[in-house]
This record gives sequence, structure tokens and C-alpha cells, in this order.
Amino acid sequence: MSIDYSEKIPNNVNLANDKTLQRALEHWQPHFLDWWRDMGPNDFASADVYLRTAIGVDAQGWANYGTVKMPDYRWGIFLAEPLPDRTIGFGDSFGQPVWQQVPGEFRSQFRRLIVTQGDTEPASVEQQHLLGHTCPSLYDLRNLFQINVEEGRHLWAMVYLLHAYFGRDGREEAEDLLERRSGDVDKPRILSTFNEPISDWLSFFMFTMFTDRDGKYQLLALAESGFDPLARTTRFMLTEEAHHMFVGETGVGRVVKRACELMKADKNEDARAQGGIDLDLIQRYVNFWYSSSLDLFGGEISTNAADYFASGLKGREHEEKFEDHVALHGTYRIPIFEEGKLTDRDVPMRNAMNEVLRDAYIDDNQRGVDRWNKIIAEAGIDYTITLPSRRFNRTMGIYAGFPFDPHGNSISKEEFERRKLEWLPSAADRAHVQALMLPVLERGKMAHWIAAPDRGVKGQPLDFEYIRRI
Ligand code: BYC
Ligand code: FE
Ligand code: FE
Repeated sequence: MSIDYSEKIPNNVNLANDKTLQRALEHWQPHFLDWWRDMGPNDFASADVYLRTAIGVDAQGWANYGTVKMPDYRWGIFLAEPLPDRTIGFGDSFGQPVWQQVPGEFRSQFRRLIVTQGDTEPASVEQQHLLGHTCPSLYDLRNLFQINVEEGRHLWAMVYLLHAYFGRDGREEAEDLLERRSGDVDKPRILSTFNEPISDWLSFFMFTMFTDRDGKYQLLALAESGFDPLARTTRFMLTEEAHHMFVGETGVGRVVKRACELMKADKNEDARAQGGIDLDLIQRYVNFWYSSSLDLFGGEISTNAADYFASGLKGREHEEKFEDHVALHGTYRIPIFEEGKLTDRDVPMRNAMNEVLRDAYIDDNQRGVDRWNKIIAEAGIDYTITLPSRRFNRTMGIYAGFPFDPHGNSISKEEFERRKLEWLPSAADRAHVQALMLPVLERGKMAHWIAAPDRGVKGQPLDFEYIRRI
């Protein structure tokens, strides 16, 4: 079904046929817009922004590009087309028809998953609230705003599910999603990384590389859900998500490229002395954002994950590529840290589902890091960016609280404290990056610390006026 843009809330779910739901969402809509005015991109409300907007949910040209003022962006409700005769792909109900309503016995679990997913979307917009003031180019500014409006739409996606399928408590949760604030001591966002400040563009690129990619993998797992409306809405969200990770990977790649150019311009190969960001600093930012994002997969051994899988709520990414969709008998080997050493333990497969998803996520990141290393090698520089061990710097799961070095070796607390500034961004690193954050708003110009992208947006030239401030 095509998207109806004549409606107050654009949608392809035939909202006009359900007046009660339509009224409830129309009641939430101004609250969302108030939140956007307060917590969305600061100070660019009247700017004309070159944005894409969904016009259909099928693969053929779902997107339309044009100039929009962000507060007028048409946030709406778009579900991917239903797959005919779809059955539940995993867990205890494997092979049964998918649910069009939430089964009563799984109601609170589903609500919780949807709220957790929904909470991350506005959180990221809040984290990025002030970045517009320090953009390295109009091209980058436009990408930031594109991501922000889409994260806003992802919130709509979850709010639609809460309103349509969870009655009064769903509506209350939808209000609460606009009440919590990233980093707030009294009412923080739910998951750890979404309370970390993103106060510079290197952090923004790291976040979109590593944290949006958690989004990709969580959405892939939810796209397998037996609750069909959740599967359909996350399938469509994934099409938008790809661009967020593109911005992250190419953003870091451009900082890496510039670091190499500046190294070659310096007699000591010192990019920092040339006003750039050095590779060691980039590595420390990688270590920080990657380890924080690994935490978002939850515990390595998790009864929640086992329950979600058993009940058909949340599967593995691309469940079809696994052989055993019930996973009642298999085990998964996980190194446990006990009595001061690592020992392999075979964990029942269902309890290891978070770890299975984390594995796929790690491989996907490594492919991106390999492309950064290719840029470095092509510049003729001998340096390799690495992903630290999954045990390094964790605050969730079985490795949390134990000191490990980036190779995953157990070390003493003293050694960790002594060496942590080799591995994680120091106050001086952050201050250096912050000092480079001066806005570049001239068409086609780039900040000194970042290389130009290979091409513009949707075939437009790099010096296109992606943002026009009025
Ligand atoms: N921070 O059994 P455990 C995105 C809690 S990103 C704080 O180990 P479980 C996006 C956990 O809730 C994708 N708390 O983990 C990206 C539990 O609490 P209770 C977001 C945490 O439940 C960029 C307890 O610790 N989507 O879309 O198996 C921009 C023990 O839990 C954390 C989702 O996350 C943490 N890091 O798995 C914009 C999908 N980790 O029950 C958007 C929905 C765990 O003891 N969420 N806890 O009170 C889930 O599937 C699961 O909730 C999790 C946790 C995978 C997050
Ligand atoms: Fe999102
Ligand atoms: Fe995203």
C-alpha cells in the first residue's frame, strides 16, 4: 500500500479506518513536535535542508529528495509489505502462523522490547542536539539532519506499535519516551551508550559507525519476530539505517585519510602538529565507542535472551541462515572469567543468543575497519586500526568490572589504571578534538581535519547548497 501524504500523519497502515487510534496518535503528535523543538537539532529550525523522504516502502525508489524545513518533515508510519503466509521462524512456536496481535502471555515482554528500542531513537537525537554548530561542511551537516529526522521517524515506528497494540499502558509508555532525556541524572535514557555525550564530530562518526550498527543488528533480530507488525516496521527501518552506518564508516574513513595526508606533510609524521586528528587518537575513540556499543547486546549469558527466543519475540539476524531454529539442544562456547582466569564454558544455545548476535555485529564492524586500513595502506603508512577484544572496557555482561587489555588479556586494576590513557580518550584528546570543531558553512568547503567525501548526495555536486539558512 502506498503512503498517504494527504493525511495529518502520513502512513501506509490505513490509519483513517481506525478513528480511535488515529485520534490517539494525533494527540501524541504535538507532544512529539514540542520535543523536537526542544531536543532536535538546535537552531536550524528555519533552514532549508536537502532531505530524502519516504514515498513508498518497496525497493524501487522509496525515497524522494527535496528541500524541507525540518519541523515540516513528514514523520509518519510506514510498514514493509506483509509477506504472504509468513510463519514464525524460530523458538517454541516455530512454524506456526505469525501473530497479528500480541499474545497475552508475552505482552509485557514485547512492550519492554519495543520501549527499549523506541527509547534509543530520541536519545540519539538528544545526544546530537548541538552538533550542527560545529559541522565540518554543509554536506556533513545535511547528513546529520537526515539521520536526526529518521531517528525521529523510528520513534514514530515504535510509538505506533505501542498505541495500536498495547492500549492504555502503550500510550503511557509513548508519553514517557518523550520525557526521558539522554544523560539526565533523574530520568536518563534506558541503555548505557545513549547517555554518553556526543559533543564532537569524531564521536558522531564513531557513534554512527558502531552504535547505529547495534541498531542494525537489533533490528535484524526484531525483523524475525513472530509479531508481524513489529517485523514489518523494523524491516522498513533497516532500509533507513543503512545510510546512518554509511555516514559513520565514511566519516571516520575521511578523518583517517586526512590524518595520513597530514602525516606526510609533517617532518615527524605528526598529524596533530599539522592541525589534524592523529591515528592513535582515532584508535582510542574506536576503543571507547566500540566497547560501549558491545555492551548494548546485553549479557553473554542471558535468560532474557533465552525467553525472547523461546517465545518468538526476537530471533537471530537472518534466522534462515541457521539450521536449527528451535535451538533447544545446542550449546555455545563462551570464555568465562572466574578465579582470575578465563575458562571455556558450554552454555545452552538459547542463553547465548545475545552473544551470537554480537558475533555477527563484530564481523560486520571488522569489514568497515578493514576498509579504513586500506586507506592507510594506500597512503603508504604503516599503521593498523584494530577492534579491541570484546572483553575490553565492558560495563555489562560477564566481563564487566574486570580489567582486560585491548588484546583481551586479564591484567591488574593497577595496570589498567596506569595504561588506560594509552587505550581510551584522555581529557587532552577530547580537548584537542574539541578545539578543531569550528563550523564550516561555505559551500564545498571542508574543515582542515577531514578529507572531502568521494561524492555528494544523490548525484549532487559537493559544492551543492545542502543547507540554506534563512
Ligand atoms: N545498558 O539479560 P541481559 C538503535 C539491562 S540501537 C543498560 O544481560 P538482555 C539505535 C537489561 O535491560 C538498538 N542496561 O540483557 C542506535 C536487563 O534489565 P533487567 C536498540 C542494560 O535483556 C543508534 C539487565 O541489564 N534496540 O536502535 O538479554 C541511534 C540484564 O540484561 C544494558 C535494542 O536494544 C545496557 N547496555 O538484552 C539510534 C533492542 N544491557 O531486565 C538508535 C531491544 C542490558 O534486569 N532490546 N541491560 O531490568 C533488547 O533486545 C534487550 O533489552 C537488550 C538487553 C539486548 C538491550
Ligand atoms: Fe534508529
Ligand atoms: Fe540509526
